[in-house]
Amino acid sequence: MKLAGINVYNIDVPSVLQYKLASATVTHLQSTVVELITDSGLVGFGETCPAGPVYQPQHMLGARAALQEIGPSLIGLDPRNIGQLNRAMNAALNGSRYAKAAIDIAGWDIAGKAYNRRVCDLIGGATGDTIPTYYSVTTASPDEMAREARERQQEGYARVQLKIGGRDVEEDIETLHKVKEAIKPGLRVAADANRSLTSRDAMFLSHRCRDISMVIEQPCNTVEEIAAVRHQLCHPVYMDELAEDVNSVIRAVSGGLVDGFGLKLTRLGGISALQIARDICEARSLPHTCDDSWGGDIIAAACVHVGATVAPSRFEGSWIAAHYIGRHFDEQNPVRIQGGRIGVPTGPGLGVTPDRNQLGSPIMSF
Ligand code: 0XW
Ligand code: MG
Repeated sequence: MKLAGINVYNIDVPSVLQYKLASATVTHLQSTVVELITDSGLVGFGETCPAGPVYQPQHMLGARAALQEIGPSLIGLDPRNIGQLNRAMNAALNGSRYAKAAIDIAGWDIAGKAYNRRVCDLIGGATGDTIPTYYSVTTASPDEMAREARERQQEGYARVQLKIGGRDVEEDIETLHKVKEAIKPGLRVAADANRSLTSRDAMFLSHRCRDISMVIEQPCNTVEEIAAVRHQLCHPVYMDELAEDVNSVIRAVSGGLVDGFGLKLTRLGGISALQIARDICEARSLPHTCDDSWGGDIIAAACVHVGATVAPSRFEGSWIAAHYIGRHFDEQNPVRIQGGRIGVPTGPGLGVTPDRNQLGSPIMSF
């Protein structure tokens, strides 16, 4: 089987709800969808959709420029040989893993369809038919965030992530105490600062919330700041934005820098890279998520397939952007949240196929 062509599409993903985090507010995004076309007639889809240009160094136009650079060198390769596909991408362009991720995901989609297996069956096997997600509570007043956390627990979520930072730390401390009062025991809580806290505020917050069971996600902007405060905090520390690639995961794990991760599919480089990070975490008993910063049903499906292969005791869930996008790329087989859980797609490959009307005409073809 040979790769005969590649199409790149734009899909608009307007946000129907406001999603505010410390560094940015997500409104209207444009997702980049890749279609790999084989000479056998099989096609596979991948996607990359950074959450705007500020959340992390990746951005939409950068992804498209990288695909322009990489695309031509892949024609003629066997897309089922995903190792070879990744080596060819690395030979054509240094870095830009978030763009390469779309090709990698599409390669796994084709491999699954060619072997008539779901992606999760090819990368370790699923733990069940559904997986947990977590609810990310956007920055709002302490009372509103507490109400949201309580309601999501009632709805069936086992974990909430509260956005903190980007405001007076006293307001975050008040929020965390109000959330504690509002929820019943059993709901796991992550306070995600998205890189925004000074080491001073990270220490204030952690000490004043000493009696609250929670993890602090990505408290500060750099590895050095996290290393400096880590052992002065009362809470476990998870790394998200700074887990930029497999090497930074290895470095953080071997240096004992963190207690877990928010692992992001496209930032790391796709399904291939995410499963390596999953296995590193397994070897060191570290909990983690399998999600992405944003994206439609293709990214959601890929996150869910990898999430389905993680040991449940260490799995922190797969967050997907479905609530915010308000419509699906594949209305027949949408990746949907129900009662805090997501069904693992059942069809071969990723198990989702974007609607041709939503794809429109390609913005790039090779
Ligand atoms: C909750 N997320 C996975 C989605 C937003 O883009 C931010 C992110 C996070 O954990 O930082
Ligand atoms: Mg995070």
